[in-house]
Amino acid sequence: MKTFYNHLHAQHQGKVEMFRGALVPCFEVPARADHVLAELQRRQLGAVLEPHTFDEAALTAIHSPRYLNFLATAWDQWVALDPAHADKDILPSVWPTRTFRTDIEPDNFAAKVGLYSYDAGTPFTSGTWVAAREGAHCALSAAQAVLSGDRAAFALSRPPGHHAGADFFGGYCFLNNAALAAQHLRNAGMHKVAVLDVDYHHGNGTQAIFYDRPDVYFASIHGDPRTEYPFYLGHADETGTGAGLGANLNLPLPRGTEYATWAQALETALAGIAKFGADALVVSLGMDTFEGDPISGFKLTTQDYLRLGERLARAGLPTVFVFEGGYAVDAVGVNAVNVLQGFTSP
Ligand code: Q9C
Ligand code: ZN
Repeated sequence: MKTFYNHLHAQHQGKVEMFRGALVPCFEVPARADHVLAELQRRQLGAVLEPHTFDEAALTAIHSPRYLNFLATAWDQWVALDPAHADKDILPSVWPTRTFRTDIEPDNFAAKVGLYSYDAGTPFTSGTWVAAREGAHCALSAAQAVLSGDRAAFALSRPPGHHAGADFFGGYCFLNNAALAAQHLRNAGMHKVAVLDVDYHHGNGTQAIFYDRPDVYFASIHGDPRTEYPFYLGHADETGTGAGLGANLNLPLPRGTEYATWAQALETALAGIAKFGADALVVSLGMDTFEGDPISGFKLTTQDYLRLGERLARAGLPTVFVFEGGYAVDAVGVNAVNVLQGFTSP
């Protein structure tokens, strides 16, 4: 299996995030991807390639031009306010909640940041745009490899993507890599595409992007949003809207869930995908379901990820894996590569 890896990911290196009333070191660190890369190379799982470049249209297929323009210029706007900002991350602090207007982009920079974000845990740094753009190109390249006949491909992207919506960042995510991959498959003639999100956190961005669409099925297994981030989306009664009704499946599970129960939800998700009749599968591969994850609550073990990979292979679909969360940094490489190994050589 080919891996598309963008060495510029390390230019996205947030310093701190808001957590329980304090600024704490970021959980989403460059070492995460480095560990996955090292484990891929140790096990010789396939070629590691730099992504191809794609034009702006591949991004505007999912994200609004106004949001992309903000991401591309945010750092320069920030430093122009005060040269001392060059040493500080941008963190959102004000948001337009219910009853406010979002159609007018304010001139004030902090107000713009809030317009395009939804939490205070996602710092925007000097290298964020470049890293996110190249990460998106990894996802698009992996989709392209599958279109060219590969059984599967892996986008080792950083920052992650599944919390990012058409015009907002949050949850450590800026561009929705899985959605971009799914749309790329659609544009190239795959009639029906399924996104299976196995990250611990609900993929609110991906769900929102495809919620009214009958051509992209979204299934997610995640911590119950009544207690788990991102809290405001991911309930079982969210089944899609309009032409997309029936093409969204949420399977929330309580904190403490182990693989036996989690795997039952996986069967339900895969049955939904089979019934939908997908021509290809995009997997939002978050590894924060691991028992040792510092910010999550499921109890999957390192061995369980081999079984997950085997089961995904038995779905029998051309498959694009996209790296998402996973914050037990020392284990994330072995765990992620176990999924890929289970998929390719069970
Ligand atoms: N600071 C992904 O896994 N913060 N994003 C939770 C700990 C947000 C996770 C509280 C977690 C976002 C891609
Ligand atoms: Zn996550």
